[in-house]
Amino acid sequence: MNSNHLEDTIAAISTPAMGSGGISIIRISGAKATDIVDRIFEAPRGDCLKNAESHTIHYGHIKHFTGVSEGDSPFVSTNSGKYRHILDEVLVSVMKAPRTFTAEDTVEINCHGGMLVTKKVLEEVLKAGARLADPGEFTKRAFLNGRIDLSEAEAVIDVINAKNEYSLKASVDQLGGRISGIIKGLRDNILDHVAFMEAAMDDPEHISMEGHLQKLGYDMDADIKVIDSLLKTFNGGKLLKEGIKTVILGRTNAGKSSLLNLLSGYESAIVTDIEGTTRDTVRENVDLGGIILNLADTAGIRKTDDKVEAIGVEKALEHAESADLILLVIDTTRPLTDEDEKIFETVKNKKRIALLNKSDLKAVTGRDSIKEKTGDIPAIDFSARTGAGLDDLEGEIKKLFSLGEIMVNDAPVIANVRQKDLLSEALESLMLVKEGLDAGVSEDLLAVDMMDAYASLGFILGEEIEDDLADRIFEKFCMGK
Ligand SMILES: Nc1nc2c(ncn2[C@@H]2O[C@H](COP(=O)(O)OP(=O)(O)OP(=O)(O)O)[C@@H](O)[C@H]2O)c(=O)[nH]1
Ligand SMILES: [Mg+2]
Repeated sequence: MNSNHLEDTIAAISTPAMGSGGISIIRISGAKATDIVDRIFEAPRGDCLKNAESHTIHYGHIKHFTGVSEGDSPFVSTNSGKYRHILDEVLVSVMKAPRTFTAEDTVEINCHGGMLVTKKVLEEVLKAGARLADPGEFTKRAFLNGRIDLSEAEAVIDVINAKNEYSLKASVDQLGGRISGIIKGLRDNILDHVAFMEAAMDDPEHISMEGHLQKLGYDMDADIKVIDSLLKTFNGGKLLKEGIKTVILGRTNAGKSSLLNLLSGYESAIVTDIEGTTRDTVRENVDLGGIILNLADTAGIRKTDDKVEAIGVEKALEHAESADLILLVIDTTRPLTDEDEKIFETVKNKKRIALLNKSDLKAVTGRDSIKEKTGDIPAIDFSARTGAGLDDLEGEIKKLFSLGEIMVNDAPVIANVRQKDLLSEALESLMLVKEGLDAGVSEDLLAVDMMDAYASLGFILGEEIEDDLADRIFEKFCMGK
């Protein structure tokens, strides 16, 4: 990536690159943004973008220079006597530095949403002097120009990639600087202490360390607590972001496919009263109260001579092995069998929830006899036909994965591995400070660990960050952002 070519004016299509929509936006950023667009834009009132007020919108046309006459309308003669072909009717927004996303002059061309016309407008912008932006380069400029810090830049990627409401909220929070604010607070605190200790070591006659180490101990405890609770949100945040790998397991005819259909809201899998209906794995990603479940419906477990079904059963057990969560569907209108017990045994080390299905019918097998075999796991009276028990299922999943707290609580969440690793490093350094304090080591040694923590926290914000690391982060962006 041309990380240091800040003097170039860059351009890209900022709206999705696939399909067509009402409008597409081509974004141009850099010192020459208005000059470049002035070359290809013509407004009926003769607006000149270079002289336009910041944050104004201009109606007009993007022209394609052809050099030869290609007929009458929609060609218009220009001063040079050549002909220019109207490419599209557009609205152009002019935003001047520094109050823009990149902190540079930015022009956005809103053209019609077809891919062909959008690409042609972009081509004209490039011919007029802009360079095609690398993926993420606009956000990178916002970072390099000091408009946002690195954790906020990462939040931009997360907002774009957010697949559920929770991860969107977490990223928007981060974008708004909540995590940055906390990190800056921790760094300020550490730096204050180090600065004081350095000053006291330099000038012991005038600056007394009296009582300072005790205060340092209190503050380190408080900082450790803050980092620790941020770290705790990571696992939950990751699950909420990526979804919980969930396998539906049970005997034939228990109602597994009915459960998949209930959760996904449509007839995704075939449901019949014939045992062995599902053979291959059927997958759906569903949203249960803001939690994404990456569901797999599997073949019912039973001994079978049918070759295809037997492979399905094998696969079901394989999927179960790598799952985060097993939903055990149990048909309460039939007695438990050895097959049920075999299933319970296979997944006994997994996080699992028993769904006592067909609760709308008369039960033959009661909760107690099921619990006797499954052990003490959450068991919910359920009906895949009526949807009874869905709220309980949501509640049990939140409990099992400790999601309730981070979903309800408005606490900021870390959902990014890089930030988590750096926070862990900072935590380790601060623990060393605490140990050092207890062991009575000298202030200059304490300051070394404190500055390590300060640096790790700084990396989260992108301070002192090496170029290649920044490049790696921005490469994850899509074009035009
Ligand atoms: N009354 C009632 N019937 C249900 C319920 N859940 C499933 N059924 C019925 O039970 C039968 C089997 O349902 P499926 O969802 O196909 O069962 P399965 O576990 O996927 O079965 P296999 O794919 O054969 O392993 C169908 O006739 C469903 O309509 C329920 O909660 N209540
Ligand atoms: Mg099925």
